[in-house]
Amino acid sequence: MGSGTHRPACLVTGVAGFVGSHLAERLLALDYPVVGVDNFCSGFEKNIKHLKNHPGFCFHERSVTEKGLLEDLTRLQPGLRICFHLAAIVSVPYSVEHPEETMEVNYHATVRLLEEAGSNGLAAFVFAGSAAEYGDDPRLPLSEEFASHATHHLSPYGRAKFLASKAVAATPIGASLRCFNIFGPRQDPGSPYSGVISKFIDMALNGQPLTIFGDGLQTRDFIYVADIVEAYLLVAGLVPGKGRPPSGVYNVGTGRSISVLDLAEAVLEVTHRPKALNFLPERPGDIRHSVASIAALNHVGDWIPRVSLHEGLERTVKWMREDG
Ligand code: UD2
Repeated sequence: MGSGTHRPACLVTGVAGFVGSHLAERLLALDYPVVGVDNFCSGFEKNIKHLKNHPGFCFHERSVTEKGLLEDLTRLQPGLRICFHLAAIVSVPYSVEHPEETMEVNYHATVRLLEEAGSNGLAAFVFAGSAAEYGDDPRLPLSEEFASHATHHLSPYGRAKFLASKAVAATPIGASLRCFNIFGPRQDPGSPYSGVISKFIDMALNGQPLTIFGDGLQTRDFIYVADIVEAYLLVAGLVPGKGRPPSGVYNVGTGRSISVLDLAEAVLEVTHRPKALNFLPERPGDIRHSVASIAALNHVGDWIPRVSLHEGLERTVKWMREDG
């Protein structure tokens, strides 16, 4: 797969989201036709504006909860062979307030799409899992087998992602990428629950002190979006010279963690701002430490992250100055 003139078409659900838009852009650059789906519940039209005139891109404003969606799309695009399923309810606090809707969108809709992928002869189904599938497991680094039905998930978001990952990994075409803390251009700093890096850069560029929840010694594994995209290509079997890795669940992180305080310092350095921090109470339900074991994806596909935190911050700051 991935060579010759008739490249398989790829469905990207959640294409107007932060990661989905980067994935679609990369697939188009590699000459894969892309069918994009989004209902703009958390994605933005502006994220895909530059793709809309691309001859290989076709967009449908639809919801992944619609039964028969994949069936319809394969009829419209007969070469559709790969599904990247990224559309989801992405807010953890929203999931706590709306557990049933979260289960419907993040779990049941995934299982339906997966079944439709199987019955329509798709070759690969790649799912966006999450580090939230580990709950607050203190065993570090977090290894794929640690997440189980016995895991105490901290939110319906984490539980639904775990159940969906399991279902995906159990099929011959499925792979779930358990992504750790992703950052990069197009991550929306606008909501109170946005990723900390987009918020810190936004605050720094606006001359505000960076808000630290708790003592700032909590740690996270931050991974740049381009590295996540390469992991998606790999597990879909789209990296030339490499076969599709076995079905399964794979962590995608850097294998390294940094404290929120050190991250704040790094953001202030990259944005050339003086040190100004505002300590606030710890966020309820926050986990203390998180870092991925990335041995599994490395083992099956030689995958390693390429973009350092510093380089990723530089690129994100540049984007937020120019377009954000
Ligand atoms: C949550 C979700 C994750 C994903 C992510 C979005 C869980 C287990 N994980 O991870 O799936 O949705 O959010 O990026 O629910 N912080 C500050 N100041 C701020 C903002 C954040 O100190 O202004 C801290 C925050 O308390 C936390 C760390 O920075 O300790 C990372 O926060 P985050 O919201 O970026 O991500 P995280 O790990 O809570």
